[in-house]
Amino acid sequence: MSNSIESVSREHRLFPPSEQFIHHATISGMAAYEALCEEAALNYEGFWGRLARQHVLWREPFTQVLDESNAPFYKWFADGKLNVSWNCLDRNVDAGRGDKTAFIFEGDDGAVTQINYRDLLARVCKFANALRDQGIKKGDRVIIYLPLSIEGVVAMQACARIGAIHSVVFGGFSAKSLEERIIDAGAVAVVTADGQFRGGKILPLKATVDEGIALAGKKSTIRTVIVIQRTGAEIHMEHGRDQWWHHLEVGQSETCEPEWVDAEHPLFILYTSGSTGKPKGVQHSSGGYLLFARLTMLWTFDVKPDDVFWCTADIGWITGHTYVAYGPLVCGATTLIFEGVPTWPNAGRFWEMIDRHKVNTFYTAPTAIRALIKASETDPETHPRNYNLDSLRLLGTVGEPINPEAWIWYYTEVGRSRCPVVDTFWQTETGGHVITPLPGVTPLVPGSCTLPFPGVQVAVVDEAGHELEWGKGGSLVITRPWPAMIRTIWGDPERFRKSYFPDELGRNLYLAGDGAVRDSKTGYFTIMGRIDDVLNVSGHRLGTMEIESALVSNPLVAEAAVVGRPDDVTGEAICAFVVLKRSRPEGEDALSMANELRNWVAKEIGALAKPKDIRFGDNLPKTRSGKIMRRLLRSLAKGDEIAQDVSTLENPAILEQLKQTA
Ligand code: 6R9
Repeated sequence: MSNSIESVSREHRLFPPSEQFIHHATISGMAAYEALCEEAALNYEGFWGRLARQHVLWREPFTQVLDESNAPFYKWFADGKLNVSWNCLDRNVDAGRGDKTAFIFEGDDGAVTQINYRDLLARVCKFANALRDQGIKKGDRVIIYLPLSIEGVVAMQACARIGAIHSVVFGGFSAKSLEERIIDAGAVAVVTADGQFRGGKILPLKATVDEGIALAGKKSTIRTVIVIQRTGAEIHMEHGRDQWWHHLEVGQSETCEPEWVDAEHPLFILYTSGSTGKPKGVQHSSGGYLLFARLTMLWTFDVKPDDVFWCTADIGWITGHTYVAYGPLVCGATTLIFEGVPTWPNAGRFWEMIDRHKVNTFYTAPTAIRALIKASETDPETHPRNYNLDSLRLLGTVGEPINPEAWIWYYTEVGRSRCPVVDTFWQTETGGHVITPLPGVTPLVPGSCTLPFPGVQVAVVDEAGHELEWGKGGSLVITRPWPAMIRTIWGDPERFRKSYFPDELGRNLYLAGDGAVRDSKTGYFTIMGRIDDVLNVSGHRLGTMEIESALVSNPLVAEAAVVGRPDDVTGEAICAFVVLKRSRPEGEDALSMANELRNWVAKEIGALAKPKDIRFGDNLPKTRSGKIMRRLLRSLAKGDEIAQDVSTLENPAILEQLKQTA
């Protein structure tokens, strides 16, 4: 951690907000920001209550803002009633924005479709009615396993309309991962597609769903599988269970009375990796989540009525929930969604699309920026300078720490030194931005996510939960509940309490799992990365334990340990140390064994979890008490000199073995 702290304090460049943002931003100037923070400090409930009344449409108003009686199971606006889809759709149509484009969809092949708010509402209603016809009702869980598409958002909004709880599973996850989520969520339906297009290829989805349900066997609670025709690929349709989306929609009414739910009614469950065990089902609320989605759109992205907003995240991740499926709609914005990958047909695709669709706000991950920097070096034609990016007003990043070099490139080459870069720190569990610059307020420092979102109380603490002075690295916590916070882990409240509100911290502090430091002069936050056993590979969260269990479930593997090592493009890369039940493979044998294990992990979890490096040893380095020496493995993975004391190692020769990647 100390290296990164040094590199942070070396970063002295400061980029004050532009005149344009100072004059036109919704929150303009440091004084306005400080006034909001002060309002929250003086009257926390009054602050959030005022905003919730101003920004959310309530069917029945709430009388209590925050209920802390069963902390850390907090309740926000609990006796208020609303419907999220009504807030996102009817609200805009009723306000005369029915003709306004809600989504511009660009397919992998470049074909463009648009849908306005009126038609989107009609499609959501039709699908919501179809879901009701299938017997799906309030509180039922529906798995959505779809590519990034208008239909994906329609499915999410339709669930919200009838009070069903969706759980979107990223299309890159395997049948095994689907099986786990189906069982854990007790889902009654899956919405999927015959397949998806990505980078010029057709990938199956429905076949994976069939396999996932088959794996779940008797534990599967799935009654219906709804299938969108996207690729036209030949697929199996199970009689009595599988239905075509376009058949179910026939004859459905274009209106659908929303299910009025309590503010605390779960809007969705989204599975994410933790440091132990299986992925956890992060449960979000309806009212608090929606409020935060709207406020962060308005304040961080300073969204304006005519903006074209582009967040490149897939709906399978939280970023795609808050900044594709809910936030832009509750603000009546126009959002671009893209089915394909940034490097196909070439690495100029993003820049070309920004020009084609006149994108104003562009929000992506550092890993994509780094990959595109690299690509523009090998193929100069794809460099952003070759494209017209005049429409851009604001840039954003999310998902992992951004290195100052990538930040500067993004700012100068993409934003032409005109557009602020908002480095937004948040998590699946936080629902929306918790530390972020505001473009009309915050002087920017490359690599720092700067200051808390107004109202959010953040601190850096030591192991006992005591706040550290600025300049000292520690653990990032949120000291007060906030409206969009995780409510529980689906089906496992005890794990929720232990993971996020550990007793060691002494009081109810939300433990983010990230290391952070505040600049000793400005108080700006810099995130140092995860301090638990969670890896961040291309902005995707993966637990080392998950990958280890996948590896050891292979009959040839005796033992495995997984660590992360720095990678220029993906931020972190997965490095697996493996002991086989047979003798240690070498040369060609090791290469083919490594590939076999990579494919095994892809089958168990998904291709995104494939280890980049696999190293074979006769054993793993352990302490006398039998604990795997992970710090040593991290040094080995990085190729560092071994500085640790290895005198306790039973077999020091294995260190030489573990230095080599297969
Ligand atoms: C939104 C999202 C959360 C983890 C988080 C942290 C890392 C996200 C970041 C960042 C530094 C940023 N992270 N944004 N680190 N600067 N701006 O990514 O959610 O997938 O749950 O990941 O991502 O480590 O703890 P999620």
